[in-house]
Amino acid sequence: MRQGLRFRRPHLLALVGALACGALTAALASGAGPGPRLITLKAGPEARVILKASDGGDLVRIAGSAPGDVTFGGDRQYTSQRTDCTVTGPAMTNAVCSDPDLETIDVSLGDGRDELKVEGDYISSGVRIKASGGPRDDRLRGSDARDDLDGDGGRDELLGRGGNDHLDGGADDDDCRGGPGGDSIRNCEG
Ligand SMILES: [Ca+2]
Ligand SMILES: [Ca+2]
Ligand SMILES: [Ca+2]
Repeated sequence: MRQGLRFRRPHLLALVGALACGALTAALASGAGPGPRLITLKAGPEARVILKASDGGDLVRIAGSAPGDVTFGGDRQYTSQRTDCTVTGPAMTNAVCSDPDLETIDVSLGDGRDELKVEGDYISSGVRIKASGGPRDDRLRGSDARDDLDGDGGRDELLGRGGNDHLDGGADDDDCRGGPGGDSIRNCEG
């Protein structure tokens, strides 16, 4: 009986240790803690760049001189999981991507008051913008291509520009402007 107890105790300690270790691993894997808020260029397919912003307020700027030669900018640090994108700038607040087959830029802005801007010549690049604002009040501006802008929660401001755009304000009062082209506009009561 005593011998049995003696054996049982190390087993119990090992079990407690394993549980604690597992909990720590799970906490690290889930990203717990005050890590930096980043904008991530996700690993993904050719012809589509997928950008995931942070849960804070993000500014994402999209510019470039050719459709497949795009520069992302803003006020937050970028990180890239793609081989055809390079993070640049002294504060790493830019990313340059080169994908000759690029057709769509897919942006999830996440929580926070976010702003997405397509700028300069890139407005007429022909590259589509597919964007969702997430919760809170966001401003989403598309290109002259056929964009798909989704405000989600919060009082959002959507601008489709040219092309046959699909605008959806989502919940709350939103301000949606389709611009030229045959647009489909939903949930924009503001
Ligand atoms: Ca955000
Ligand atoms: Ca458009
Ligand atoms: Ca909304």
